[in-house]
Amino acid sequence: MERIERVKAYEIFDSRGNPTVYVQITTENGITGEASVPSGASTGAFEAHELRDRDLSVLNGKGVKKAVKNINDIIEPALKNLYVSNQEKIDRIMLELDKTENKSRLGANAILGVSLAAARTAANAYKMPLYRYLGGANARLMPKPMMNILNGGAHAANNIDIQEFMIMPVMTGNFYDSMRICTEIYHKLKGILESKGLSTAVGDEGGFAPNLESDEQAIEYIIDAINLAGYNTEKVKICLDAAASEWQRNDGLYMMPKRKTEYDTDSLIKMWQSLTQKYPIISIEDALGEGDFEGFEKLTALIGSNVQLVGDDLFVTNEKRLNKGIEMSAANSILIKLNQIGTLSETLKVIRLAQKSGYSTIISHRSGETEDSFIADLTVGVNAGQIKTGAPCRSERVSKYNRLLIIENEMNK
Ligand code: 2PG
Ligand code: MG
Repeated sequence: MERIERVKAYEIFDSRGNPTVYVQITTENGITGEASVPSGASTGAFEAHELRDRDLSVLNGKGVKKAVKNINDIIEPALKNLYVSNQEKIDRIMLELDKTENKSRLGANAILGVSLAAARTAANAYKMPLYRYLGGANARLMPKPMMNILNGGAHAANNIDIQEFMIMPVMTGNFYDSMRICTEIYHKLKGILESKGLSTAVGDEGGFAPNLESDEQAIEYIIDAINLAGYNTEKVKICLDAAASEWQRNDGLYMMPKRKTEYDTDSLIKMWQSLTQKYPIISIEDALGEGDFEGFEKLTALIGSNVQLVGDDLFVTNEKRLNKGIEMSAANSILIKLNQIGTLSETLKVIRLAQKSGYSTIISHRSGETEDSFIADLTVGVNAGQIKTGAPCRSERVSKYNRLLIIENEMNK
């Protein structure tokens, strides 16, 4: 097996024009693998720490030169000569070097870049596609896309409070067909918005970001687009990401930042109950705030048998937080974001815990992304079943879909 010779990091830019970390690992025999790190906007308070330079005279303080330096000066010497396929050990050594609970010393962005680049290098060394290296003979399931087609919240400068309106075809397991259907609907939605004189400019994840009369109108237009494309809501369902932590105030009440509607936990739960009765919604992510485990417990008891209730900011891909959710029956699904926890090994552990506990798993991009398509391979490698990676628009989103199309072709050979 190949030993690590070099670990080199650079500062590159993400899809929002913010700096991020790129890592390349080289083995003693010249085999290389690389990874770039994504970044969120509606980040959860319990996420691992993203190290930024905070020098306001450069790139608004968002530089990642410190994280890059930590990789080149501290992490590289510690990993030299290790087997590149020894993922657990590589990740453990970085955690030991960091010594903090939230990876704030080296930066979760530094640690994750190295962790993912190691996996890619190892896959290359074994001459295996990444999904096969990650999942072995068991990697077999193509995901259903949870495709974002309309953006609001912190991802768009419009008047919509729900962050993501997504569609999911439920009638096919074939990825190409799912992709085709979602993309047809995306284009129909564009036509509908154009015909009403509404903006077809897009938000951070490539979904349209018009100003509308209400958040419900977004759902209505999406249903129109589904029908206009020749499908119906038996075949294509709606999924939402409320990102409701963004709505929470210090006094525990919720205030929708754009419409200024106020809720307490109980009235917000009622709102979700009636919305899911009215519309073909099969999944809601972060329906309540990140600390509201009790609220999630109530919501899950009320509608969890019909609706996938996804914890994103609630669980932050963290084993302890997921365990608490499982014990309380709070939510029934987990969104998986590698950079919320910061290493591949810890991410795989959380996915295993969710899967054995009957929680569904959705592998997710961040709103700030790069062309790196690691999450496509991860989704298939762990048989996650679902992927959330934006609209069929903007190359940093489409790169994940395109990678899945190639994987599907390979798997059918
Ligand atoms: C989310 C993500 C991705 P962000 O809330 O699920 O869609 O957004 O990366 O901004 O946290
Ligand atoms: Mg979310």
